[in-house]
This record gives sequence, C-alpha cells and structure tokens, in this order.
Amino acid sequence: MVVTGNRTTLQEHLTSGLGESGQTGGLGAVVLAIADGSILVQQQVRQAALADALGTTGETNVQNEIVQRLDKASSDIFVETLSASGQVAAIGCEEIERPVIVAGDVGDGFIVLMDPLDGSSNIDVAVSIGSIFGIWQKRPDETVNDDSLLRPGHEQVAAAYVVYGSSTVLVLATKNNVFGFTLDSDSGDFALTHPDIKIPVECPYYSTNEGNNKVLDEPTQKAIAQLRSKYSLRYVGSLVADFHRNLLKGGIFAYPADQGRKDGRLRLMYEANPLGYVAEQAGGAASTGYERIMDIVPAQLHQRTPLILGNKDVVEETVAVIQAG
Ligand code: AFP
Repeated sequence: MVVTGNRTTLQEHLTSGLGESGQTGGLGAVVLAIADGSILVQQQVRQAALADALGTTGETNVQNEIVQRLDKASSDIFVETLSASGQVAAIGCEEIERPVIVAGDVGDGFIVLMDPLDGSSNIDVAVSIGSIFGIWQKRPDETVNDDSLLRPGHEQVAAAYVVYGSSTVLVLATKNNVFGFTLDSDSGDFALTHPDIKIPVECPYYSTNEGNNKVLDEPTQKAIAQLRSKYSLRYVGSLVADFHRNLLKGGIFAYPADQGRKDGRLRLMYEANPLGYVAEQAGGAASTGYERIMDIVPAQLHQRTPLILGNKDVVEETVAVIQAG
C-alpha cells in the first residue's frame, strides 16, 4: 500500500526547497545519491540475517575496530552512488584509510565525509543503526587531494543522516533548515514527514554511556551527575538513533574524553561535524567541552573528538560545569 499520498517527496523538496542554502541542483544530486544508497543499505540491513550477511569480515578498519560485513557493504554502496552522482569530487569514509578521489571533472562539486553504517555493534541484534554524511563544497578551481578533506565543520553546506529503525528516516540539514523524510518502502519514495525540525526547548533526556563514569575526570563526572539529577537516561549506543530521538524530543548526548581516551571515542569528520551541523541548524549546539565542534580545524581525517551534543542551553550548562573544573 502506498501511503505517501500527496506529501512532498524528497525529490520535489530538492527541486524547490533548498531555500536559504543558496544551493541548486548539484547538492540535490548528492542528496539523492545518499537517498538511493540508503534504500539499498536498509534492504541489506533488514535482510542480513536471512542472507547470512551478518557477522564480521575478519578485518579491522583504520580505527582498529572490527569490520562488520554490513559496514563494508554499506561503504561500497555509498561510494558507488556518490561517485555516480557526477557531483562528488572526493569521499572520506570511516571504513577507508585514504580518501576516495573521484575521477572526472565535477566543476564546483562536493566533498562528502561519511560513516556509512554507524552503530555496528547493534547490527546483529536488530537495534536501530544509521548512516551519517557531512557535505562540503569544493573550493573553486581546486584540484582535490587528500588535504582537501581537512576542512572545519562550519564550512559544511549541508549534512544528512539516515536512521534504519522501526521506519527509515532521512534527515537533511542546510543553512537554518532541517527536514525529515520517511521512506515509503512500497513506492520507494522518501516523503516529507518532519518539516522544519527545531530541537524542543524542553530537554527530557540525556544519553551517555554511564558505564564510563568511573574513568571520567572529576569535572566531567560533576557535569554528568548534573544531567543525571535532572533528566531521564536514554542510551541506544548508536549515535544516530540517540541523536535522532534527542533532536525530535529534546535531549543531550555526551561522549566526553576519559582517562583512557583523551581525544574521546567518536570521529570528528564522520560523526561530530555532520551531527553538530544538524544540531546547530535546528537550534542546538555541539561542543568538545572546551570548544565548539564546528570550529575545530582537523589535523587528520580519522581523528576523534569528545562530543556534547543537543539542546543548546543544556550543552552550555554542561560545558560550564566541565570548564569550572
Ligand atoms: P560502533 O559503530 O563500533 O558500534 O560504534 C558506535 C559508536 O561510534 C556510536 O554510534 C555510539 O554512540 C558509540 O560508538 C557507542 O560507544 P559505547 O559502546 O562505548 O557506548
């Protein structure tokens, strides 16, 4: 049954509604490549057990993490759809050590940094996972090389993520605009279901790995204790799923630095920058605890960062406790 009705499709939105972004068809082609890839990925995610495609490849990635077979499949799918869009000059991927430089002239095309399947450890147990994308415009006349990908988050022109949950939802952020589209699996269209998303002022939830509390420094323990005393805990362990809930319902996500991980756990270019950009366009904020995520000038493609992300007021309160020492 097709339930899309007369809702605006993603394609229609991209044709008419890029609004304040100042972007036109080129960005639209990149977003459609993400949408097309995500439809293939969600099919694989939903059928993985049946197709005997769960489990690991037996390899570790550049982050020294075990590669799941679906990590590899998702990475291959998005590299292919983005490369075929004709608008992408280079792709940085959590699963691939060096950037993929796409052959051919893409004019003023785009650079995409992605985590093709976030939440790998949840794949085998049917818990929500997702894909994350940060999108930068190539500098005019630039010949793209590995260093072209090392751009700060505030230079993103768009960011997107897809949640593979009880429904498949694609959220697209451009300047001051965040829209959510739900996949109608019968028609194959993403239809607008969440227009003009703003993080609610109320903040019912905090999301953090409470098991790490003992290895946090004292100021960070105080900050988490403050969150614990005021809000309900919700923690999926897939950043996309935790962020998506907090974006729609109000909430804060925290994966701070700890004694063993001075640089935090999450990746700046594939997780913190894109979701920080989405949060800011929806009225929220993203910080390391000491610095706005969007202002970090990256030194390495795969670098990690502490991340405090969500309702602006609560991010600011949390950061203030950390900085007070
Ligand atoms: P995986 O992709 O290896 O499952 O990691 C997921 C993740 O990067 C992010 O999505 C979660 O928020 C975070 O790690 C969970 O980390 P912990 O398991 O240490 O809480």
